[in-house]
Amino acid sequence: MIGPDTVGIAERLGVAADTATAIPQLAAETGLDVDAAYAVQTALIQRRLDRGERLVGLKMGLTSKAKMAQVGVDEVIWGRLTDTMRIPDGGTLDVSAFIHPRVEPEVAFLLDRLPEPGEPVGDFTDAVRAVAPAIEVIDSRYANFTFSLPDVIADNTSAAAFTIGPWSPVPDGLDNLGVLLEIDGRVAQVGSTAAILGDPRRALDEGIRLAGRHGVRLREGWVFLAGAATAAVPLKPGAHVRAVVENLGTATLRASA
Ligand code: OOG
Ligand code: MG
Repeated sequence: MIGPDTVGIAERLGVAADTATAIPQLAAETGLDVDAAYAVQTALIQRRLDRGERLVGLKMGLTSKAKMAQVGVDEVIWGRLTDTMRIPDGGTLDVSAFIHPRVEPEVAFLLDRLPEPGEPVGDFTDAVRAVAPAIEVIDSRYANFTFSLPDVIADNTSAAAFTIGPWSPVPDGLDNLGVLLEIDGRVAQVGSTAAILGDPRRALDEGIRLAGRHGVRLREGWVFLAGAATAAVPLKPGAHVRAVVENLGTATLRASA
């Protein structure tokens, strides 16, 4: 049997992102299962690397019930982050480059020495050098922000951009910190880091395990986004976004007018 056209599907998703044009879902029509979808994601990232982007990290998706419920997919997923997706803290995002961007509050880890593939993260403070509040901008390339599990995996888990606030040393507990997403000074979402797999540290174990299945190894110096603690909120032109994580501080981002 001939498998799905990995590179052709990646090209469709890549062009959709490059031109900020939504496309119909494609997994059902092209027969993508989860493994084939990760192969498409790899080809989609290769397309970015071929034009000079650098891999800078990994992101988890759907690690909280709030997110699973919002998009109707209930599996933990992962995607890749490149250097051009990073917007400096306090910086401005050109929203015209996106289809229907949403923002969500995240916790970021700066990775240090990681265990060998197959080994669990023993001492979290050995594996992680620092933690920070973060904002992820997601932008599904599918019309109406609607997708199946293989669709969203192929689309690099809707990754679009991210902003990281100031790094802090790893605190004793990360499992029950208050999380706030503010838009234009108004509270848009509230939650707790407990929503992220019970403890965002667990997201790192899952990331190492799930990415390892597809031959991807996390690297020292990479950024790791543990997944949003709350549902995502549409990012409107001109909006000023703040994500606050208790004890860790604030990340901010402005949307272009
Ligand atoms: C998929 C990406 C989910 C998260 O933090 O849960 C994600 C989506 O919601 O479009 O990044
Ligand atoms: Mg996210």
